Amino acid sequence: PAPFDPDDPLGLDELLAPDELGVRDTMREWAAARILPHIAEWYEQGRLPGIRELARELGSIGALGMTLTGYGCTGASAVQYGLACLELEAADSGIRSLVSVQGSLAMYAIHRYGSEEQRERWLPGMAAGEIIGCFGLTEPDQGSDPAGMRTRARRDGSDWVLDGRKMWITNGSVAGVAVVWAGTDEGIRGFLVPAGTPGFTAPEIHHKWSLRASVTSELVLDGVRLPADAVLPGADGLRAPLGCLNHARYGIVWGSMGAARSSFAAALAYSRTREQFGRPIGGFQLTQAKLADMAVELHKGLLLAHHLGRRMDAGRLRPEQVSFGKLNNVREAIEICRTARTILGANGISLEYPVMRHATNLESVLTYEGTVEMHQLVLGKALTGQDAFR
Ligand code: TGC
Ligand code: FAD
Repeated sequence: PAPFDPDDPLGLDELLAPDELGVRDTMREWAAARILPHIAEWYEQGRLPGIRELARELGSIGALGMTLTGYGCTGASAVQYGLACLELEAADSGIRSLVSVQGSLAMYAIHRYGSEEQRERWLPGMAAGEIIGCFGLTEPDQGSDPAGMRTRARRDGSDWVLDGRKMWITNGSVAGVAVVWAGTDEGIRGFLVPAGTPGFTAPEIHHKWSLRASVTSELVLDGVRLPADAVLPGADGLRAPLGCLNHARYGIVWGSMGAARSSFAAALAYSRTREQFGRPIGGFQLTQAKLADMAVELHKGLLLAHHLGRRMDAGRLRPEQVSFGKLNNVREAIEICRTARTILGANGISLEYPVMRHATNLESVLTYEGTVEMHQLVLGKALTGQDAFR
């Protein structure tokens, strides 16, 4: 057998085809050139300068709406998309968030539920990164339970009029189009709200201690009048936004392992060079136990992501399986980052190393796209047949 490779102890690269390895290399090289040299500074400043340029570059390497077909989209496989999320989140969760929200949420909603006119109007510009999109489901008072949303859309002649608030919306302040979910007399529907529509504003949320290199916003809808063709005709009920979430959550199954991989690599490298009591700390059994456990969870998580990706490509991935992956991989990723932090000692809290940044980012990832508890309850319901949400 091939020699043991600390970067790939299970030989998982053998599961990837040349085109998949090619996507991985492209994303890794882009992130190394465009994100890694600046990310600590952006994180410290709490902003993502040049986000529009970054979006255009991500468009040019085919990372936006990757799995969608037509309208300038790449038509990539689920595994290719997963590998892109892995590499982008190995740089920073904020960059993967930009890509997830653009492709898996905003573009996916338009592609799946939009009219032909809506797709032609928005998708080519979004695939190219010329137009940024956001996805407004969460509200100040409704997070895990979106069925109770208060944002309302009422008909006025042939128009729609929207009133309400959305909260914690990634890309909100920089978006050219917002996909906004609202209650109507006919149930929950999705609306395309162009930036600049009177009554619509998207103030940025500051003072975050997580996902600092990501734009997070409130959406304020105050008598926003939209034409009849602003509604997504194919989106009917809560199952429509939840269908988009499956796709974004799948990307996070891979992405979270990128943050974990980066932290593990930092800890392993540190353990080889840092000496205490006259020898490298990697020579102590307690450090080795940590590294071994981290490697086991990291590569089990990658194997799980791979398995779910193959199922998605075969059209056989169930939402409960996505919950399985999101629950496990984000929870294990944050544990890996926290353990890596201990191996780096005091240096672990410094932005000179990526581990604390990844760990604090993962606090958001643990919560968004369905909290740990929501995914436990999804699995609990699937296992027992009992709905414990209410
Ligand atoms: P429930 O009665 O179970 O379902 C309502 C309807 O939806 C269907 N459904 C799904 N369809 C597709 N995919 C899924 N995963 C689905 N889950 C449920 C269901 O079959 C039903 O359809 P129908 O035809 O019978 O009407 O709904 P519930 O009100 O009991 O809620 C279930 C629950 C709690 C699991 C759901 O509300 C939930 O997932 N809550 C968490 C909310 C959430 O994840 N929000 C995320 C907001 S977006 C975001 O965080 C972006 S961050 C991105 C980034 O920056 O990377
Ligand atoms: P709550 O729902 O109030 O939950 C609080 C706690 O109670 C959690 O631990 C939860 O698990 C628990 N809880 C709730 N109900 C139950 C129950 N039945 N049983 C047991 N425990 C329960 N949303 C968007 O729509 N679009 C975005 O682009 C977006 N981007 C985000 C970016 C960031 C950086 C962050 C932090 C969030 C983002 N969100 C976005 C919002 C995110 O999806 C929500 O924060 C998440 O769904 C949880 O909602 P909440 O914060 O209101 O918490």
